[in-house]
Amino acid sequence: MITAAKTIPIDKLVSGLRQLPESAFSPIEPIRRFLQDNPVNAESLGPYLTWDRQHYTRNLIDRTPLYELMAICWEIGQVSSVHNHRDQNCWMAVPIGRLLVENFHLVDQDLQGGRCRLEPLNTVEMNISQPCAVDPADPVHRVLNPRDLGERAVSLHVYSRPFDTCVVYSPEQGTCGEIQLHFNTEYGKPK
Ligand code: CSS
Ligand code: FE2
Repeated sequence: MITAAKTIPIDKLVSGLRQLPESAFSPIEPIRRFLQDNPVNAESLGPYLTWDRQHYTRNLIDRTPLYELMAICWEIGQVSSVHNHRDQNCWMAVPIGRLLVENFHLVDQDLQGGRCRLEPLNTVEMNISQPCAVDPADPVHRVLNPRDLGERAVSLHVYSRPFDTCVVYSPEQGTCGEIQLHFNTEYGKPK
């Protein structure tokens, strides 16, 4: 198990985020550094942890006009679709377990026609000491909790600005389409 030297409760992370100026959310390095310097402890995340055998769960923690913060809970073996973030910056920290991010290069897309071409770029691991930022130049990715890692994982996502739709892609079939994003819980309460 990987542990971090000094962790903070989630409400401290929220108050820290709320104090940051708008300029901290673009470019991507300040928030990545902030998340790396402020790893969150698992004990404080209780109200935001919900589990579903069929799909990862999305649990809203905080939202302002500038950003939203959520906890995403990944059962062993769960994988997201390949998707974009609607041209919004995104950072992910992983206070519990480990996750992989697979990045793709979008060669071209025709959203109206539902067609796209993608090329695999690279795969990076995230864990408590290694948060990551989505690269605005190549923002298409998927997140995986591979079965062989053998444990549940929780990621914290900061999106700036908030978005509630995204484009999902099938690299194998060369298809794409827009989907709506939903929360399982908001501020610790079921939706
Ligand atoms: N972007 C996905 C999670 S994987 S980064 C979502 O918000 O549901
Ligand atoms: Fe994502």
